[in-house]
Amino acid sequence: MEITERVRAGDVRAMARLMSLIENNSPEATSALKGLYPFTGQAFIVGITGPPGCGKSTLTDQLTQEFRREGRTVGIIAVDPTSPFTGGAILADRIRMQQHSLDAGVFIRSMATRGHLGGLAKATNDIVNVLDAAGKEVILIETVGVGQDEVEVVKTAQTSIVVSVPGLGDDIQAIKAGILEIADIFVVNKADREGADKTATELQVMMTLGPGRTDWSPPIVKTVATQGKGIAELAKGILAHQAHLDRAGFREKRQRERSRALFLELLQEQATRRLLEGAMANGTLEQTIERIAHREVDPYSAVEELLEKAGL
Ligand SMILES: Nc1nc2c(ncn2[C@@H]2O[C@H](COP(=O)(O)OP(=O)(O)O)[C@@H](O)[C@H]2O)c(=O)[nH]1
Ligand SMILES: [Mg+2]
Repeated sequence: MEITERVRAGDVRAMARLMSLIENNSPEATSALKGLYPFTGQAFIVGITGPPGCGKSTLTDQLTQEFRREGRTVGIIAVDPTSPFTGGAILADRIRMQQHSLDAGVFIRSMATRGHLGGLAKATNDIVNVLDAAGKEVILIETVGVGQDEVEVVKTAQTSIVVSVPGLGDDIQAIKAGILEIADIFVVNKADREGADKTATELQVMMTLGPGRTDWSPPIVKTVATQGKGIAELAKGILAHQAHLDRAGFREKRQRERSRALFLELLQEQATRRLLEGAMANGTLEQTIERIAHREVDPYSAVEELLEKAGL
């Protein structure tokens, strides 16, 4: 059977193999992804982001249990250098997640944060498509919300959850700088600790001061992930946001934005690669660079020249 058919049937080994091909930027992956694309677009894609140690893995684990109780299948992508799947293992997490690995309704994939030729966001998106085409109904993406790469990863999600914890003033600042605008739900985890209400209030104030969203006002949910507290409310918040997307064409709009971004990214990457491959094969690239360095030609004309030669 073709790998695409096996993936669509939810064959765990075929899914894992295709994900490895994707991570290695293999042409085989591209051809499988072409075949799978028509079967994507069904899943709820949820991003969970926040600083290391804020409880993303614990929340992911708890949300998985919650969605499984509701009978939904779940795919998990951990794009987290500190996650139990990518080294820096926390034994307790490993044991907890193993519980799900015995459940056929859950598929867990960890991803290295470095070394993706086409970019981390592209690889994540491709892996989301595999899970989606394989029929996973909810896809949870866990990622540390620090670098630009991670912010791009979050953009893959339809519902973005930004996690913070009490008593980290600087943390809120970091959130403010990066991902405040894309948060659909705020979680204040470790609400068993002092200061949870203060953190929630700070977030509330930040939202009021921020650019403001007219379409959706992000709820702030307090959780104690280790005790399963607030998880049902969080799951409800996710479903409410998904329902919101279905109203008034928001899902359509996001889908279009995401398609545009992905298409332009792919086009840019491949067009550049093809142009450079040609120029490198016949030595033009190095010669041109040499000429620019020696002021024999200016870089503006050199680019025009190269593009004209390629018929563009
Ligand atoms: N007190 C408390 N500890 C928590 C809570 N949620 C997670 N933790 C602990 O915080 C640590 C980091 O959690 P983890 O889920 O691995 O965080 P991640 O790095 O964001 O994925 C672990 O020791 C968890 O048991 C919580 O709600 N309250
Ligand atoms: Mg983690």
